[in-house]
Amino acid sequence: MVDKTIKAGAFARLVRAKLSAHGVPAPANATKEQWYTATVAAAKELLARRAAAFRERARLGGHKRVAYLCMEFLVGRSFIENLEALGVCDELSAELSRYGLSLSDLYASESDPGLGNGGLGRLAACFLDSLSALSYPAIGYSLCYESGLFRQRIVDGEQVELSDDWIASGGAWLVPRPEATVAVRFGGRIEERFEGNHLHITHTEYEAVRAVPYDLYVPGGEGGGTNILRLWRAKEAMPIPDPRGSQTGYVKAMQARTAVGELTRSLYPPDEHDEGKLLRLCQQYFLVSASLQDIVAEHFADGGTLATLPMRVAIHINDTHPALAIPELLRILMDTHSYPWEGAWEMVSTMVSYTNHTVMPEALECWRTDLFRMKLPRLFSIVEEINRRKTAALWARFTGDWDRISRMAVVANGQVRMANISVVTAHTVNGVSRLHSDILKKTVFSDFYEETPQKFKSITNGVTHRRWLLHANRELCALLDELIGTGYRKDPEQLEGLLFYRGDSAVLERLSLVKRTKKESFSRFLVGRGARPLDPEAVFDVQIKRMHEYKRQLLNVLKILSLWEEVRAGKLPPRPIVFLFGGKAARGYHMAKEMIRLIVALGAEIARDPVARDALRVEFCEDYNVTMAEQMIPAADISEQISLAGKEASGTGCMKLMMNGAVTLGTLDGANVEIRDAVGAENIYIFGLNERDVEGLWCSGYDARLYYRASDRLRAAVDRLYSPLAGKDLSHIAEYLIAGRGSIADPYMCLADFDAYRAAFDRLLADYEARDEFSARSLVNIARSGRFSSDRCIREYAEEIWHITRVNE
Ligand code: 26Q
Repeated sequence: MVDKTIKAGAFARLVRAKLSAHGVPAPANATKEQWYTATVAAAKELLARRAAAFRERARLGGHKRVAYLCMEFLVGRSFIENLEALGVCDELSAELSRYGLSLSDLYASESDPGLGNGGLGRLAACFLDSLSALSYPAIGYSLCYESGLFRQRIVDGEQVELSDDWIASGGAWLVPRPEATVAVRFGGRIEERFEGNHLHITHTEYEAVRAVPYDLYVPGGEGGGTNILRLWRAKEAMPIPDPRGSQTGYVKAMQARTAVGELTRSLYPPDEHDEGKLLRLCQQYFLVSASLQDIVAEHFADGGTLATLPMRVAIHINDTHPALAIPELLRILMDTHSYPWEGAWEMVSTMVSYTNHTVMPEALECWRTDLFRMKLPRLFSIVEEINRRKTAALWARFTGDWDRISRMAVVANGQVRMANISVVTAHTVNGVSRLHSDILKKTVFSDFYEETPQKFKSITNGVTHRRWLLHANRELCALLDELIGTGYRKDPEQLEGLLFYRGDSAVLERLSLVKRTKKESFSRFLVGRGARPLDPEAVFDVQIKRMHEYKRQLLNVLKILSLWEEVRAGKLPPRPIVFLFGGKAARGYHMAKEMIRLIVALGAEIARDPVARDALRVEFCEDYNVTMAEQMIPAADISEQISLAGKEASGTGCMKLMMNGAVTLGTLDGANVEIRDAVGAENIYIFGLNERDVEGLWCSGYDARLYYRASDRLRAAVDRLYSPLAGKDLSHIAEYLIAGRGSIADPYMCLADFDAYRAAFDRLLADYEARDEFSARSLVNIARSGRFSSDRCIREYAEEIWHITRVNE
């Protein structure tokens, strides 16, 4: 057992030793960068010991662990989190202050690894954090993309994508593990040969790619465990023949090598369903093949046998992106370890569980069979066999019901369907909020739900309060410590204790002072990035998420346009309002980019309107990422969660905002439904169509013009889009919003919810003026946010899906 309490002065000594090892014997001469490098090296050394000790305790205790496979992990910066988990922040601060430096000087230039697109990747990072904090043995697997999600610049009012080379400035925490390198095979030919009744598979002429792991430590802090996130990088494995020898061999090898370089070059955006598909398939296989080989090898190294594997490892696939884990594990068991089909199938289906993150049909991944067969010939024959057996079983049960059987097939119409493979095989299929899970059962997976209802579970998402409350909002935590003690730091459900103060105006006043402080510091953050300061007396209305039609940033814009019209007509809001937007548009998603162009132009036009500029401010915050979220969320008064009901699977930004005292203005979608249950209808502003209304309205024929004609303020807002904004013609957005059903019509029915949205917003603004009452709403939101912590969520996954237990001290 390792002593977790680091002796006073020991960390500073270790850092000094690292400085000296890096050729800087006198700390007084060290640059910030040298301090940073030495600190990271010292911290990694301690984390390595903790990770090894935790792993050993889990092994000795015979614990099962979960392998969480995900194409994305949006971890954010690690510096402060890691030092805090080690409990060495104060000591290092004191040491640095002797040289006129502070902790923030050291990590100011640490980049934010953008190894994910949004919610799905951030959720994975929160989960790993909770797994460590709660001492569950776990390992995260993903890819080490050389360049993560692009960095966003706004140039002439439009999004420009810059490549994100995070490793140079954020890769210091990576620990290369070349000794755990494995080979992943692509393409080639398969030969099948029966010996007795055993099928032998020979795979020839394949391209082998080396997968080299790079680990990130994920420490759980005091009393917690330390797990790792293992990121795979592709390195070429084929020896390049002498160009003077076989010319064709050389050319082929060089081409293969380029493709290898591409494998972990960059993260795929969520909308690229066709272009470059093959590379995405290869990335997915690269992740699952390397990870499964690693899982099996580690299990053997721990002294396990294949028969004990399901007792020791649970495999979770985060959305269908790593669903190839299913045929890959079957392949390993059958081809490498001579398992018969039935035994292998039994093992895989007791080990694998699956969470779905979206009901949008375009996100249900399918692969063309010809491409699949070409790149993964052996997996293709396994997938075909899964399909053959499944359809035969379905035929026995639903004889003659061809429609149903073809809907449930794993391979059909020239496509391999990843969602069906996942649902057919996994022992559990999970949705990410109550509403989402119900929709899954009712729509995309209804056939499967009828067949195996017991597979379906619902575990509502959560976020780590360590990053999103303890780290992001120290001022609020100082107040909480004083009021309710520090127990909530370990057990966020204890935030409920705050309810005791909901009628205490001194406390409510202090709460709104904290909010004001956070508005000021967010304003400084933006000023540092070249913006004008924000008015801390204003209401901060925040919409932060990927730019997408279904999330309806356009509805928010219509609201702002209508307020602007009123201001021009002499009707001012009770106090100034700052509308903050943050979010990236996928490179190839035209409409999402147009939404950014509109928000930026609107902001510029209002800023130059002498009548409106003191009352309304619209700021599109460039390059929204985890680091910016940490600054922005604590400053928010209003949390905009206005997706069309039934479209947002859960949402997790809503939980981070709530935890920091923002009040939700939203539709009955995703987790909003459960936030309403938690805080009570009087502490949330819900408006608009519910999921059933949406279905009904769409089916009966949504006619946007009806709403346009019926509402004066809506018409004025839409019409304003026909005149240029900041010199930009955005009239096509008006056309899109009011078109009837057709190719350019708005499928997310913004106009149908407009009036209800404006009414709810007006009510909120008026309520905001009763300062104590509004602060009390904010307080209730903080107090009830405990159930949206990922600790609760991970406990449910651990108990209900993975069947893993905590490692005791
Ligand atoms: C698919 C095919 C090809 C290329 C990319 C993709 C792809 C990549 C990323 C598809 C989807 C994603 C990301 C989805 C996502 O972030 N979903 C969000 O998951 C959150 C966590 O559960 C939920 O809170 C959000 O509601 C959901 O939108």
